[in-house]
Amino acid sequence: MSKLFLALAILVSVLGSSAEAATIRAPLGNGGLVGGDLTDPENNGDPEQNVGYNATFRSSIEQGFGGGEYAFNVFDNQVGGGNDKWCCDTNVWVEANFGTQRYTLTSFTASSANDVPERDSNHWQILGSNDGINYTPIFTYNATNSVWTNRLQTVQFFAGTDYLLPSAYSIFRYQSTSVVSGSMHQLAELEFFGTPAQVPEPASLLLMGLGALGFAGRRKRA
Ligand SMILES: [Ca+2]
Ligand SMILES: [Ca+2]
Ligand SMILES: [Ca+2]
Ligand SMILES: [Ca+2]
Repeated sequence: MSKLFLALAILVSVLGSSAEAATIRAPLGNGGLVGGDLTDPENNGDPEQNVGYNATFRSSIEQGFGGGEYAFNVFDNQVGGGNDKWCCDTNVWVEANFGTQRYTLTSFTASSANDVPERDSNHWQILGSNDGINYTPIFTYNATNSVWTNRLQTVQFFAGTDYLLPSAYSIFRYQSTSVVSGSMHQLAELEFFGTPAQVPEPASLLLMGLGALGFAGRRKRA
């Protein structure tokens, strides 16, 4: 009986630790991408250079879309090896900045690259920021193994299911602090999806200002 209880406890513990449930998409490779994400809604970005994208990109290392296994290859709409992926430093981050436009991140995808599974991240986060200085965790993956069960595989995460619906941010960062084994990190692609946050119209700001003035005036008369 106690053995059964122990087995159940372990099962619950294992299920609990895999709370980072992800939706595995098919097929493997480019076809598994959702496409048309915020960084390139038209899906017409140049895979080998920073042309045709709707965001400004930044990374801890290896800025670039081509000529190497550079960081911005995670936004080039390609799931593969070489210039389709980012490899191979240890603790890395890459981010997309949408300027004055903030989005509520409703979903995102992450795709494994072609190298050995040991190079997949097993501790990574999606962070949100509005100033490029202060970052808030939106999603955290932390496990012994990676989330991927295959090479060149895209997995999708949804707000409300895989993570709490976050505040709106203009910058979204992927940050890895550990890989399954060894010291080389790889990632093929990221896709961010979201709804634009409502920004106050200049007219309503003016009305708010007038309202504040009116309030101050009433206080003075009283
Ligand atoms: Ca585009
Ligand atoms: Ca894309
Ligand atoms: Ca890519
Ligand atoms: Ca590329």
